[in-house]
Amino acid sequence: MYKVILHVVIIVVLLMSCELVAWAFTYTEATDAGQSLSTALAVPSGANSIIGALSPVGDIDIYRLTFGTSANLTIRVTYTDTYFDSDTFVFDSAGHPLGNYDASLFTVAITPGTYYLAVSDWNTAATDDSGTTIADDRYNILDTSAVFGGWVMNEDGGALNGGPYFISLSTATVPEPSSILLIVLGASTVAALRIKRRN
Ligand SMILES: [Ca+2]
Ligand SMILES: [Ca+2]
Ligand SMILES: [Ca+2]
Repeated sequence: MYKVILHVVIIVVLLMSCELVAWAFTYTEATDAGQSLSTALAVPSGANSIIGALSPVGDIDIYRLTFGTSANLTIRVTYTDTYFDSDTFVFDSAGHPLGNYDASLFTVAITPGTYYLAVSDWNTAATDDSGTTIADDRYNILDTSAVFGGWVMNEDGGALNGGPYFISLSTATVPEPSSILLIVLGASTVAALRIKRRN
């Protein structure tokens, strides 16, 4: 009997302390993702990867992502074209740049809300409405108070590249205090049941 109660308690605690996560799936860029915040493609929450393409060469793709919990979001961009070298940008819901990444693997701390993820070929800078650079791959200039308004492509010259890409999105949830309390309470209950069972 105690064993059954113990199992029920464990299941209830796990359900209460963990958010039910939607089944992970891959979102595909069916129509070209726009290169402005208003024409970004909305990725349904729960997607853990995106398949898309910078096509034709010079294409820039922006995706709108929504998160329900605080987390460390790790983004990995991979591609097949030898010359394609991604630049990736993250903006908050208001268009403030949170990061610009030449590296194809990086982590961003997020809180519940909307974010924009932009993918371009190397050598791309994000600007504000007046054309002033606010996030530049080369020097990692980042004006977090500025608002995204457009792009400058191929600042350094050279050939533009592109092609298919795959973006993986993995979140490590940051537990909220209430969740930690539930886990502690659950563990205490389990311990108490075990002691009672021995007596
Ligand atoms: Ca595209
Ligand atoms: Ca595009
Ligand atoms: Ca790069």
